[in-house]
Amino acid sequence: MSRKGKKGHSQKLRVEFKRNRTDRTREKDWTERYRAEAEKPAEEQESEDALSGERVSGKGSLVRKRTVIGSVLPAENASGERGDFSILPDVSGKETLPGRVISVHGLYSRVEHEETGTVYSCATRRVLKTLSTDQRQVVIVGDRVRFRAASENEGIIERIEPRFGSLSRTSRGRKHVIVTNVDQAFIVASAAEPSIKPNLIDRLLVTCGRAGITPVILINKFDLADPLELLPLIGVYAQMGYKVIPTSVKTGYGIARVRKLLAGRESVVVGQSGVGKSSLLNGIEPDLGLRTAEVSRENQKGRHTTTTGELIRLSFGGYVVDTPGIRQFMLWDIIPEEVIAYFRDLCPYENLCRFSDCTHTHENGCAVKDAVADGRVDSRRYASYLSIRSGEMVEN
Ligand SMILES: Nc1nc2c(ncn2[C@@H]2O[C@H](COP(=O)(O)OP(=O)(O)OP(=O)(O)O)[C@@H](O)[C@H]2O)c(=O)[nH]1
Ligand SMILES: [Mg+2]
Ligand SMILES: [Zn+2]
Repeated sequence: MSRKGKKGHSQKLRVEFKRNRTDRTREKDWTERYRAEAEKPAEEQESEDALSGERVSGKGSLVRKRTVIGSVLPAENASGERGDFSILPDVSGKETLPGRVISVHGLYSRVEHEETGTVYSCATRRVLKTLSTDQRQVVIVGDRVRFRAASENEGIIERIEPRFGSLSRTSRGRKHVIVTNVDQAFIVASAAEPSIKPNLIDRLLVTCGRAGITPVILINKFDLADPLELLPLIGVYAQMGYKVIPTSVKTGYGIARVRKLLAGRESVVVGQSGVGKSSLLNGIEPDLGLRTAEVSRENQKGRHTTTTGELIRLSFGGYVVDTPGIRQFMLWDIIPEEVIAYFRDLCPYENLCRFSDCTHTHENGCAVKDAVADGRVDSRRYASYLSIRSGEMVEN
């Protein structure tokens, strides 16, 4: 894809338009129904493109060039994250409506009109798939979009606004954005059933740090725990300045605090299956009625009851996204040298290492290792650092 041209200015841009034949048949029904309304300009461009030549690539998909009018987006945002789109297409402000993606179901998304609250079932303009970089999915729950209404409750997404605060992971070598446009993440763990996985908490903390999302750690099912056993773990995180809140949906403990933190913000709840993410939200907003299920008796694991991310508008202000339980969590797009910066407890020692390029894994004169050895730093946290640094995948 060409990224030539000045940043931020609207202009004609030539982009490679890759289209897989199988995709085309899957989308056919939709485009036929909405061709007149929504796809017309795109179809016109296609015939223009046909004239300018097309070729079949080695992989059997069509590769064409097409013109998109829009502006070039910077490759990276302020925190060094690569953007998910290279170009922001221009759309007519009169013909499109502002919306928020509340859930994604394959090729269709449910989009809430930002002003009226009406929900539309929307397909995605094909060119947006072309403009998307290495993501697994094009439209993400939490996206702010401009969409064209095709009927009372159907439409087509014409543009995805630049994202801020995305929580991502690696899924089969590609980027999987779990949620976007959030400023706060509740990392939910449970004291028991399933037992707590501190390594997953650490991974999510690094991800939040990198994305500029404020993390809050919830230790749910506190009614099942011996508080004394959990104190050391809670202490480790609290000492680093993270908010750690023990909660119980059963007794109501801690729920009021969570509610207060949710008010007026854009949040997400993430964590393993079965820890009680949906139950917590039901406890906070009793009319929600999110589906929940008991964890399996045999292996104490959750049953992956929530299957798709869902953005929920809260009655007391703000939004929260309920997400499916995380099975595996591998960080996306982080280089090993950067990992230490997101370990608040380890990074103060980094400058004291003998070698300036110390990796803190095996070197002599490593101040981080010394701090672990004499107990100034939790050795379990250091183990997490090594695991994340090596790009290891963890199964929950
Ligand atoms: N004892 C106890 N059980 C709880 C608590 N919170 C949730 N549970 C139970 O834990 C089970 C799983 O809860 P869910 O809300 O479905 O868990 P989830 O995190 O949404 O799981 P997925 O949707 O699969 O990711 C249910 O049987 C809940 O009743 C709690 O604070 N204490
Ligand atoms: Mg759930
Ligand atoms: Zn070191």
